[in-house]
Amino acid sequence: MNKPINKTHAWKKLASHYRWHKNDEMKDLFAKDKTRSSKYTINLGNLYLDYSKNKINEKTIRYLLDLTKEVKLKEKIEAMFSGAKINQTENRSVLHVALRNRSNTPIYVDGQDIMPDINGVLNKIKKFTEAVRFGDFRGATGKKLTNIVNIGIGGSDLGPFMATAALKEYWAKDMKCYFISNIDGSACEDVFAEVDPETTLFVVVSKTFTTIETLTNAHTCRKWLVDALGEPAVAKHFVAVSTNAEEVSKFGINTDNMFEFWNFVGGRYSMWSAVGLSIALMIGMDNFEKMLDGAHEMDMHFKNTDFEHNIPVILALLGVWYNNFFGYREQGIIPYDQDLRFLPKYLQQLDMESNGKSVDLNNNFIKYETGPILFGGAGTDVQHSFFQLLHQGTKIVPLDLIVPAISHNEIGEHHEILIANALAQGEALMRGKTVKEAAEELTKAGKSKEEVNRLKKYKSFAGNRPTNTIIIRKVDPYMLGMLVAMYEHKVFVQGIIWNINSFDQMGVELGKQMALSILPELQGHAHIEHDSSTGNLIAIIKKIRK
Ligand code: G6Q
Repeated sequence: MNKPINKTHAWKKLASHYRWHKNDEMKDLFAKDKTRSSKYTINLGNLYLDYSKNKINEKTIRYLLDLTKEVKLKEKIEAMFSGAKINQTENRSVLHVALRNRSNTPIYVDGQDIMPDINGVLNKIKKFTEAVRFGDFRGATGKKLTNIVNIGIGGSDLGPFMATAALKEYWAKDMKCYFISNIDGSACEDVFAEVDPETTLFVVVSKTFTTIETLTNAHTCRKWLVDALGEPAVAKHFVAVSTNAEEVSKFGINTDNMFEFWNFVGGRYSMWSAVGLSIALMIGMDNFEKMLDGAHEMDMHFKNTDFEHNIPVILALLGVWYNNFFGYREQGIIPYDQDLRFLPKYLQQLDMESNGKSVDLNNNFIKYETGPILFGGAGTDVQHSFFQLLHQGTKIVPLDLIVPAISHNEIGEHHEILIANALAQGEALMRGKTVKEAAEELTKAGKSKEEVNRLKKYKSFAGNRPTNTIIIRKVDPYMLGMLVAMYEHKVFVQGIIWNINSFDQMGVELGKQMALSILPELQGHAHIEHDSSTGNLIAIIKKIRK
């Protein structure tokens, strides 16, 4: 793209459209057009997106779709799927879609079809997970391995962490899983308190196998195991997932017990690869493959559907509309499902690490907003915490409300109450309550005139706050695959519009380097010049720790 996106014709049209329509009330749009909801609902199988509760009209969508032409989105999607090196700062292809390429069409990286390697690792995962689950691969003392401990951080933790929780209904009945990510020693101790070395399998996940947190945690776990069962037990209780065979072997894990993945898979896009080993161990390979199938269906939808009916594209365009024109800087993700409670945390990394960028692909500092601040939590819990701000605060936060129609645990009225809450929130955020309506309600409730006047503003709601409602049939492996792939592609489209590289993470790498430079100082082996605050903080901490 030659011009920055905010200088293009499509952008300018949107800017002027925004000025005309920024005060439009959604409730009026609904009143004027009885077909609004069906006009703005798309589905892919059992996943439905209702985006009618947004500040849009037909022209908004048309102008937003013009942006996709301006940025040549179609070609960019093709480029990703065909293995072009679109991660230009790291000169890498971006092929999480190949990991779930269930139609198995060849995909080439540097002239080499990568599908045989991908299928090879999937077979290895299948054999290993079955051996563990059926008790053919046992611990050093002959006991079945029933505790899986995933050691990894960031992209090597959050996928398995979120997906195992989401799919707990599919766990093998005799197995449990645990996660150690934080370098805080408590993370290891908490797990040691729960598990027995004889029945524990540690899965060390690190793309680089150099991440200090993961390696430190892995060494601590190794020592704990060796203290209990002796050195030879390591081969039966440790496996690794990495791109770095040399470092895995240095750690003392036989590379036969290493599951490979590749540089064309970014950490936060990696749960479909061997990084998902803990998921496959817990839910079984058949279910893991169903998750890949669901993601593949979403991939094909994204690649082949016209943009007007393309779920990830529409979500992305709405996000741009709010982020760049209305100036809404946040995005909330609210799954109305207990098992999806970690999805916001997962998507926080996916979105913020991918699109938290300020240099464009032409090597220029950017003068428009890029990725939003993403946060969220499970409904209805969060209705009793941060929803107050969403209803009456001065900031407007567009939300995605994710609602499974069927629960795994249909006890009494629980699920209907849950769904009723989700739908009521969307409606209330859109409709609001005028001061007049609040006054009428108070009067009806028998309040005195004085009280009505005192309370009516406090009880009013501005409304006109946007939500997408995403209904899925049920949280099963297939739907989870679809849902996560949907968000991956949403993030991709926004990255294309903002002309940034969504696939590097220089900010994370900076953190990794900086901690390494302060560590020797804390340990008293070095002295480096810092700003006076950092220097002073190091001194205070050393004094307290003495
Ligand atoms: C993800 C990021 C980051 C990464 C972790 C762990 O996209 O790159 O979250 O996954 O820093 O890195 P390793 O897997 O190399 O240990």
